[in-house]
Amino acid sequence: MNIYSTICSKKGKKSKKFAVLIDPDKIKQKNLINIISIAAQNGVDFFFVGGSLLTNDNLDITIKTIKNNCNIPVILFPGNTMQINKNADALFFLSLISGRNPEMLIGKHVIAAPYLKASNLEIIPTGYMIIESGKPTAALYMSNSNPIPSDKDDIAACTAMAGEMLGLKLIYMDAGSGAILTVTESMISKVKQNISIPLIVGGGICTPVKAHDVCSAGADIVVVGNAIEENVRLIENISDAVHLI
Ligand code: 1GP
Repeated sequence: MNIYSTICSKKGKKSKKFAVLIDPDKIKQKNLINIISIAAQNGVDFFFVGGSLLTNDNLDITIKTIKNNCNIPVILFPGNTMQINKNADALFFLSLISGRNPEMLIGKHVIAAPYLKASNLEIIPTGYMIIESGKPTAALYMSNSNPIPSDKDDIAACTAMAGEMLGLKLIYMDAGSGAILTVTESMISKVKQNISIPLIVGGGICTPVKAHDVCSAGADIVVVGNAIEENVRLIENISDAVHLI
């Protein structure tokens, strides 16, 4: 299966997609099985797996558990070069284009490249943009970068445009896990108007209404992590909210 084609495909009513983010450090195995089962029943499109910092060596077992229990594609969302795993389907090759830390723009990528080339992972070049979120998130701290201010829609749009012009295939706007402020609809809309590649939005989304609004503003994929770990039942309602647009 070509994951990028799936991301780009717009079949009938299912033009928007819903990704559940699994942080292998936070998730409990029993809860993971429950999430997988409910996700499969409710048309979740992707599992994203990764975290800014993993300390428990649970990445491999998390991916195997997902792969053994459903057909939902698993895309690595790596916080660092240690989060490469051959059992996933694809990997977001994240370049942190909102920041000016050369290690996160290209440095880590050079180190990872030979391992990725030797793997069967589908590599998806992704422009990763961290947006100010009301508190210092793990992604921000670990990446040693500044976020795009939440009210600077033009900066976000120009950054995304530059990312597309550099050949990146996706833009991921992230307020960071557990964000207080989600990415604004105005910023999502401005970015979407200025790019032709798919747009992923996540960080702090915790209700079906918010997921709906994020998609209506222009996100092609909405990502939810924390809120689902806390309340698995949200999967059904958020899936409906995203897929009925
Ligand atoms: C974080 O976009 C993701 O990188 C998801 O954030 O855990 O707050 O849903 P939440």
